Amino acid sequence: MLTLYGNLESGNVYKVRLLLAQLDIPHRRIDVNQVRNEPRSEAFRAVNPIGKVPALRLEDGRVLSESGAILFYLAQGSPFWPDNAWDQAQVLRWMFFEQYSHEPYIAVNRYLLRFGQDPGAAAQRIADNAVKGNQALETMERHLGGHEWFGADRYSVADIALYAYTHVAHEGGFDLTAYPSVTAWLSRARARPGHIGLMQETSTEPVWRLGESL
Ligand SMILES: N[C@@H](CCC(=O)N[C@@H](CS)C(=O)NCC(=O)O)C(=O)O
Repeated sequence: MLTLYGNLESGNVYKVRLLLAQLDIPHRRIDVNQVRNEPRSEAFRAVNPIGKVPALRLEDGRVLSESGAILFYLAQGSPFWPDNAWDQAQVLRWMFFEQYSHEPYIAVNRYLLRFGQDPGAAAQRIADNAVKGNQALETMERHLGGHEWFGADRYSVADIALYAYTHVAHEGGFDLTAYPSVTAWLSRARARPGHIGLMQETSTEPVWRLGESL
């Protein structure tokens, strides 16, 4: 069985959990929590030297990290990964956009406001991220003016990658009512078969803590 390292609150981990649910692939989860600083611990770095969740251990023991790489790997041969090079490139384009122009602002502001030790001390960073995060949402809004989905002409891992932190952007102080096409796309994504919520546990076994032996 696949073993997923990460915590429920993490949007990057949620991307993988959402795809696993939509592909109906069972997994067990080992809780590795950023708030407890566990991703940087030696125990976790032995699993993923980058020190970030998610990481996915395959049945043969190999470990894959980086949410986008995991989505790419799991989606092969499924309807979530298109079969022609142009559409594949479009999916990757939006996944790279998510990692460089979206997640660093929208996810980080959510983290600072929800889980940060002292959001007051981070006020300038939060304000700067708000500008960049809104630019990302405007880009998405413009794209969705003429398209139903990101990447391909159907729901794909590009939508999963962007859904993860966009649907909780309000927790980072972003007002999604200013982006009606984004809001409608979120509803379409939520209506896809097999959709799960961020905090919905899908581990088929009781959740392990890091350091417990399987
Ligand atoms: N580019 C990575 C980002 C992963 C990431 O930033 N994970 C966060 C949790 S959402 C983390 O583990 N942070 C721990 C830390 O930086 O100490 C991905 O997409 O998987």
